[in-house]
Amino acid sequence: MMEFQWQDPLSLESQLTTEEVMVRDMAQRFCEGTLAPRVVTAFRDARPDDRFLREAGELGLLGATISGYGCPGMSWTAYGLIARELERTDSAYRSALSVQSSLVMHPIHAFGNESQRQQYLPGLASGELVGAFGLTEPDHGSDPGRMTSRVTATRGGFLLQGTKAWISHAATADIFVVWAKNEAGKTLGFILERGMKGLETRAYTGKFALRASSTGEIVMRDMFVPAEKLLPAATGLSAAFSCLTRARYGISWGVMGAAEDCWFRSRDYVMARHQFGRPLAANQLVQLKLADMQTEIALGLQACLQLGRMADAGHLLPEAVSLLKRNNCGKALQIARTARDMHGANGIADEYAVIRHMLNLEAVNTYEGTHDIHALILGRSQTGLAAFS
Ligand code: TGC
Ligand code: FAD
Repeated sequence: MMEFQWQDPLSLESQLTTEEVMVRDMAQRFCEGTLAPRVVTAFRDARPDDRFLREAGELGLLGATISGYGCPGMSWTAYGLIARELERTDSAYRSALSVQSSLVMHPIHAFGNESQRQQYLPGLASGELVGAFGLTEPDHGSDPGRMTSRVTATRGGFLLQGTKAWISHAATADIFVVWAKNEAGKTLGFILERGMKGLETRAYTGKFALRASSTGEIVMRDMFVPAEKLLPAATGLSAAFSCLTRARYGISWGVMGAAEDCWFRSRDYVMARHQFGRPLAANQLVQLKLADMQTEIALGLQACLQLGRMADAGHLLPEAVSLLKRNNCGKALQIARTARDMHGANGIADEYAVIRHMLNLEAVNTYEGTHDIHALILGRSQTGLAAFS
């Protein structure tokens, strides 16, 4: 007879394939053995972990759902399980995975030509090349459709002009997938390379979330872009949005990993910590918090699994992804805030990890579509009325 496991109340484990368990276990070993010992100082010193992508590439974790070009062609569920393990360690690692795999490798694979795929995908899969994705602009975050980056056709290629803001890996990337509008108002995608004339990047300082990840700006000034750098099949904003759907899927799984880390740490803490002559865990108010964490995580993970199975069957539906990106980020952030509170004063010390997760999740709840923007996407799907435009 199956016994109730408080850590896995709906028995997610029993619903995974042998291959998925193997991938998850490999990612878990990498996180616990290699990443976890580095992350506290990386976050404390705001020093991005520049070894991560190469290490992840060696393990075959990048471009997980792509087949060929050095990519492993795993299931969407396996990709989600990897994201969960990475974000259990720190959101910065899952973020790097999302940007490289969903925002850079996917558009090259889906909208590039064969020569672009051959040129860039193997290096991105091994982590030798670092990618960045430039959609957001200083004045256009939730509403990228109004972007002001402009591209005009010229002899042999294009002239590109614009600024992209809040871009993960902007200052460290080797290549950049960026989006700009042409004279006809159509959104086009380009692959830029560091060193191209007119391309400048800088890293932001003073960021209090995702401190183990670098975020910055891409400036394109009268930049000549050769014709072969256009992503030929990316015609319209929907191409850029298809990248977001894939990254949001990974985030839905990932944030549950961060939430689980907060939950397990809180449970251990209240079992060990005594106040008023007994363990904190003996108090009803404390048990209520643990029960709420357990419930939201179990439901969130079960929903992720269903989303993964739908994606594996070829149905990665953007609205379903919005539902889970919104729900799981909001719930994970709430769990991290509660975990921080349950740790008392220790909750603000980085060695206890919960404040780091909490700060990271503030950013994750905002990027890839804010909590409220995903509510509006879901509202539009029900009513047919777009409340944001
Ligand atoms: P809208 O009219 O809704 O759509 C324009 C065209 O795109 C299609 N579409 C999608 N296609 C694929 N996947 C999706 N998720 C799609 N959403 C829309 C749509 O069918 C349409 O196609 P067509 O053929 O009819 O032209 O466009 P809109 O301008 O009204 O969009 C509204 C809204 C709010 C949905 C959109 O602007 C939005 O999603 N805003 C949020 C912006 C955002 O999420 N930015 C993320 C930037 S990247 C990032 O944050 C990386 S963080 C790093 C990390 O992940 O770690
Ligand atoms: P705004 O759009 O100005 O929103 C501010 C507030 O207003 C939010 O609460 C929002 O929900 C609300 N709001 C906006 N419109 C409406 C409306 N119509 N109705 C009601 N409320 C509304 N972008 C990239 O392109 N590439 C990246 O790699 C990348 N990495 C990032 C990394 C980090 C650490 C962060 C923080 C951001 C990153 N972003 C990236 C940008 C991210 O996608 C945007 O920050 C996000 O889309 C929100 O845009 P904004 O910050 O301009 O906020």
